[in-house]
Amino acid sequence: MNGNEDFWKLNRRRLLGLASTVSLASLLPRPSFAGNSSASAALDEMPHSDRRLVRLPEKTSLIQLADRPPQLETPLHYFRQDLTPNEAFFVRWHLSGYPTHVDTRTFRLRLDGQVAKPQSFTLQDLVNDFEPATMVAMNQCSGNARSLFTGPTPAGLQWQFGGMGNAQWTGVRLKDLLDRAGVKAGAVEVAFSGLDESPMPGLPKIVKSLKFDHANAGDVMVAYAMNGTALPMLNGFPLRLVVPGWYATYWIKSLAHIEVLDKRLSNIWMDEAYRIPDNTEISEEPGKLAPRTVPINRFATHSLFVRPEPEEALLVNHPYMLEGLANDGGDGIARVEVSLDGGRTWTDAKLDPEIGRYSWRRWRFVWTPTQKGRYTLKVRATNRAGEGQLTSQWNRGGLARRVIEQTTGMVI
Ligand SMILES: Nc1nc2c(c(=O)[nH]1)N[C@H]1C(S)=C(S)[C@@H](COP(=O)(O)O)O[C@H]1N2
Ligand SMILES: [Mo]
Repeated sequence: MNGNEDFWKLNRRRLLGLASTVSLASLLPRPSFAGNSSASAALDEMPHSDRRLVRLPEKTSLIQLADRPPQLETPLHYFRQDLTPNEAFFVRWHLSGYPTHVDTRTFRLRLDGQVAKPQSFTLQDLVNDFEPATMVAMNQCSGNARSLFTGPTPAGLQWQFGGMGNAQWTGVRLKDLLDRAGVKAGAVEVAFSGLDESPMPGLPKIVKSLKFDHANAGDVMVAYAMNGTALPMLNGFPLRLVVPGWYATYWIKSLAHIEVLDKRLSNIWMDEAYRIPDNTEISEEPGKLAPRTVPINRFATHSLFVRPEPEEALLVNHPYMLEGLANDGGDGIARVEVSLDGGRTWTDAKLDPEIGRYSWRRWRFVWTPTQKGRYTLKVRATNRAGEGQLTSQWNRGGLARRVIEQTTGMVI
């Protein structure tokens, strides 16, 4: 990453076309927040559409799950590479007041709250005054693959697998910023918010928090570059929080304010949205909801097929390289197994080299189908802590999917 003038020249005055591009949005149904009995239901009530491709500024053609604000899913074939290109990286914003322009000359990242010396950083301060940190980390929406749950359809964006991506992030360790500010005794949490605003009275802007020890542990990063260049505006230009191994709801985009708190953050985004059943399966029954929920946190161990694509036809007696991904919350993937017989027997897949603790891990498996007809393939991963995958799972939010996935099609 080049922390110099060239880097910043890349920036701004992009997205001039955005306003006209998204004016189409007025033709689509708008999310309705009025009249909902609970605001938490409203948070997720986005208009669903068919999965057509759209192209927004700085982005290639991506699958549009909703508009206003844009929600874009990455087509599966982009996952046949270690890193997801910035232009193909998925996009998710909660509030229609998302930023479409940032003046990098006046932009400041504020850091205050329970600190001795409140800070206000320019982008140049962050680039020049701190040792840069770089890491590959997977970002994944909490509701990724929500559309695949069997049972009552949970509300929210109906993602297939493309609500995720893997990127190399470069930025400043949050710990270094906290050290500069001098955290006072009694710090309990650190809260994060971006430039996006809620247009709806009654729905507060999105603010998320991490426990202080987690925020200060060294891995959490304020990123100013993604895959070696500035972040796309839709992915949070100019700064985003990177919380490796944790679901994306904490990865606050267009990060503008960090506040050290002496108590737990209480708002709709922590107390009502993004909560999961308090059990290791992250599962509950539609008619018997879990009595206790906790804020979503580390990625569940999970794996999926990238190739073949759903319903792809394969040729009989021709070797075919099955490919896919596996991820966990940071312990590392120990093993990926494929089943060719509906889950009765399992064979190890070959893992690609590890490219980072918080990266996904790619895997391959050569299969030569010997019989024509329908195929059903399954894949399961186990991480180094022994966490595997489940044969069934459901929860009201459609969050933290950790079900064994399958793919089907015809051998011809
Ligand atoms: N400021 C801000 N940050 C945000 C959000 C948001 O609405 N506002 N959404 C979060 C959620 S739920 C997701 S899935 C990720 C999506 O990141 P991406 O758009 O870069 O893929 O951003 C996270 N950070
Ligand atoms: Mo998300």
